[in-house]
Amino acid sequence: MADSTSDIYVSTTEILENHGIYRRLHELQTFYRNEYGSEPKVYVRVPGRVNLIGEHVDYCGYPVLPMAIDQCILLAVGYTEANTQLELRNMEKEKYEDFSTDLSKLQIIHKASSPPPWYNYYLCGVKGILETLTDNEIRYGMTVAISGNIPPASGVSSSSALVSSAVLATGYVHHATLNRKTLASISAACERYIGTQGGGMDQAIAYLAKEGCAQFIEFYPSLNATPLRLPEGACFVVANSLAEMNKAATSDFNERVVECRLGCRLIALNKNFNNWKDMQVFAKLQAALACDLAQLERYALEFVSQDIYKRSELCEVFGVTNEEFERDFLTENTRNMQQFKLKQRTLHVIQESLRVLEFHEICEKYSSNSLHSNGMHVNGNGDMSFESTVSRLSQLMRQSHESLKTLYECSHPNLDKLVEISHQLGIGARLTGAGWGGCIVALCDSVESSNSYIEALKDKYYSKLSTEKLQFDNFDNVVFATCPRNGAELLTLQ
Ligand code: ADP
Ligand code: NG1
Ligand code: MG
Repeated sequence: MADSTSDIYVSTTEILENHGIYRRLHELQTFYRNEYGSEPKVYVRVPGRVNLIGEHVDYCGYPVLPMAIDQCILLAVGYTEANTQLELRNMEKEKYEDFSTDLSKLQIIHKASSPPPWYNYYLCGVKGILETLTDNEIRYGMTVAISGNIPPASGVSSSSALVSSAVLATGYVHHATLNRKTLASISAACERYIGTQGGGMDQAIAYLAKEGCAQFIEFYPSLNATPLRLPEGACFVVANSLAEMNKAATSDFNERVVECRLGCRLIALNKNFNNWKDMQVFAKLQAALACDLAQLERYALEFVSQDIYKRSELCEVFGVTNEEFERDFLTENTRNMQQFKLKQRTLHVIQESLRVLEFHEICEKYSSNSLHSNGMHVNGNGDMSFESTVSRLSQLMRQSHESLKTLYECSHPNLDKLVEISHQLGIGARLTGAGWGGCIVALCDSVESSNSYIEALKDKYYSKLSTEKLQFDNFDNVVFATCPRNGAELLTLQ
């Protein structure tokens, strides 16, 4: 059904056998048949992701370096012109209740300060694509079965995989243009209906990921993804701290976004921009200043010099009333904020972005050296051996974690423990995703070392957890080595 403007083609699943998807698709097919008494017409796969470096910078317009993982959301989808009813059935029935609604009366109801119901994420995606259609075009009912194995609320983007899968399924059924970048942008925008003001990394990698490569994803001035070859032999391990954190359940995430926007405006005001109020994305400000990140850091140190700004101080500096401040600078769930740690948030964003550029440059240099030097990894810029490359990348990952812990204050004692154990084992690691719980990502220099690292984590971390958290049949989805996978796809089962 996808038209010529599509770059997402429906493919058969034969090629997926190696990736462990085939069995799950067949189980999903059986589940769909039992629930709806018919055959699904199409399947959707959208992966989770692990971000290698560049945390909490996407909503400031700065590049990130994620890759898609094996774990994914799978949908089995049927549709009809007989009604406009949406039916959702999740294979984890005890955890995720059945849901149905009429697509022509779609409403996303959310009580603040509690985690949103799971189906709200799906509805965000449906709303996002329906907004691109006219009322006449909304004429299909959909029956959907869902299977997910991305650890939820753990920083590897289960939410965006679910939102993006809803966008793709609904878009396909309603003949929308299925261009990957457009779908990524729609998915990023509509996930904000859940309440968090994310930057678009998760949805971008969900659609733009390519097998075998991480992606350097830029957001400013527009969305762009460039594949990045990682040093051959390097291997990334994801380890779940098992502390879950639903990002839409608290105001923490949006508080950081708000602080970044204020830090940016403060520099813009001091640099005499008349439009300082609209300058809320650091990458845009940097472009307007025509300076590099190092210069922006100097401006930050000069103009965002206080550790803590009180609300009244910021009202005075910006020349706005308390009401205007609340209306124009805060979000619904941050309107009670009284103190703003603008200096440390701003410095994290700028320094983390510098680390992303360095990480990217090291990988590029290593791979171009590998291509041209017949294995002699030495050039004019110093030691480019595999060992020194991995060691420098590991150091950047450790620095990233330290910054997230101390400047951005979005870590969790269990994440710090995992990073600390990794450090003692000689492995560079950092929290991945938004934080406050969830997973770390660690860099190993071979498959063998990743295996022994995983065993060491079981011994030094997981065996020490409370028995309640240890009731796992296996650890495959808790701590695992991961390879870069492809982005979202539409499938039919053979
Ligand atoms: P993450 O870091 O995984 O993106 P979020 O806090 O953003 O975490 O979103 C997690 C929420 O996404 C879960 O609480 C749940 O509502 C929803 N979710 C994730 N996976 C599934 C799934 N397989 N089925 C239903 N809902 C899911
Ligand atoms: P997770 O942890 O996957 O919900 C969030 C944001 C990203 C990005 C990271 C931090 C959403 C959907 N995702 O990810 O945009 O800001 O935190 O780098 O808001
Ligand atoms: Mg999320």
